[in-house]
Amino acid sequence: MSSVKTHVSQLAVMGGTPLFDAPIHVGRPNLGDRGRLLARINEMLDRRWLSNNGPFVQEFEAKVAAFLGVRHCIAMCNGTIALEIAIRATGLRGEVIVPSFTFIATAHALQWQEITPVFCDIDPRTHLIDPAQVQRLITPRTTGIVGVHTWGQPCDVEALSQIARRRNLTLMFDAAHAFGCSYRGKMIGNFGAAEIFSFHATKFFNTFEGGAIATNDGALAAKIRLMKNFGFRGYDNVEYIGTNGKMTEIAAAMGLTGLESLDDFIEHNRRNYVRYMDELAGIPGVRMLPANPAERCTFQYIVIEVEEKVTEIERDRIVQALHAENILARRYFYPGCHRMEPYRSFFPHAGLLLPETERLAQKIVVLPTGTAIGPDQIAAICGVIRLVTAHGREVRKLMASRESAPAVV
Ligand code: T4K
Repeated sequence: MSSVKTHVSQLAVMGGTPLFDAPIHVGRPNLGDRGRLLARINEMLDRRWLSNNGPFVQEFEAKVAAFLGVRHCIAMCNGTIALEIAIRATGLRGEVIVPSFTFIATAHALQWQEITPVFCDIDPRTHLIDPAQVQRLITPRTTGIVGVHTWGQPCDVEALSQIARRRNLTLMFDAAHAFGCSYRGKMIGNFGAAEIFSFHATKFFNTFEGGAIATNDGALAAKIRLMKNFGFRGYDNVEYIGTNGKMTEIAAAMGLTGLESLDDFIEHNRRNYVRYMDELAGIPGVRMLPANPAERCTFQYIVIEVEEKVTEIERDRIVQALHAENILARRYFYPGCHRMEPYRSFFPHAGLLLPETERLAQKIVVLPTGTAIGPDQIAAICGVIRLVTAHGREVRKLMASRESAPAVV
């Protein structure tokens, strides 16, 4: 890492040396104890049992269920397949209400099964699906609501449950971001018909690729177990249409190892979060999304909103300046699912009903955190944001003139 930058001319986007020699990523995986993982992998190889509900997967499911305080956890090969199976197993069809401000997998898991995702706006303070808007989108074709616990914050579960009960809809949650988080003190995983986790490498807790469905409904859990294994009950008997959603033993080995370090991951993330809060406080036009102190959370997402009117430089130029420094900040979930295909073609005017999503997608930046970075990197990252925004108008002009200047050959 080169020394902290104090003058606009030192910015890499102006031709200065990048702050970091190697890229600093948003989604750097949190890793548990390497020795414990390798021992488990050796055990797995000795056993020659690599997939299909092996002993590590069974142990993993039991440990996750105990951690969440939920009756059933069904491990999966990834969060997207978990969503698809949960959607199918709960019988969703027709139209399902989802936020547009989410990772594209939430919408695709529905559309993949020819269910129409009906995009709902969000509460601009929390970035979560707005229950008042949900009510307005219900039609005779609506069969369910998929809430997303974005950034690990819980949706307004009570309001959504009431709507679902009153209108006879199935409620489930995409909890891809929310493993280890709570709603009113109870762990996420216990709400709606089912909740779906992602254990992708970039998540707070990972199994390389992986996911799980958590539910307290025994009949639903049994159905999901069949569906994730082609519908097989016994050797030669298929009872449902199914697919292959199985988690491998090596993924479960990674998961069992990671579970042993959850407290360390959270503590590291919490310190990073506090440092970011301190460093970013008082930067005009930059607001960091606060964690709710009343809930358990993993501090996995450092999310800022940039008010261009105040910074006098666009969010995209700030991101460009960060990338030039090798700080790979991301614009999750720009531009919103409704502006991506096939939804953009299906509903070209959806944005008119999604003003908060449209606004937020223009100002969001997600910054790197996780166990791969610490206070020095955070101070340096925030230093760049401070420098760029303090001289917003000037940096913007200089960047524009460099862009329009003819290339030197
Ligand atoms: N629902 C929601 C709300 C989700 O956010 C997601 C996934 C899902 C459902 C679906 O769950 P999965 O089927 O994925 O289990 C990444 C992740 O691939 C995706 O899992 C995640 N959400 C999404 C928010 O982020 P990309 O396309 O942005 O990934 P990529 O390759 O650009 O990587 C992100 C950053 O992480 C890069 O800077 C590189 C770094 N990275 C990545 C990997 C894989 C590493 O440093 N090491 C790694 O091993 O989607």
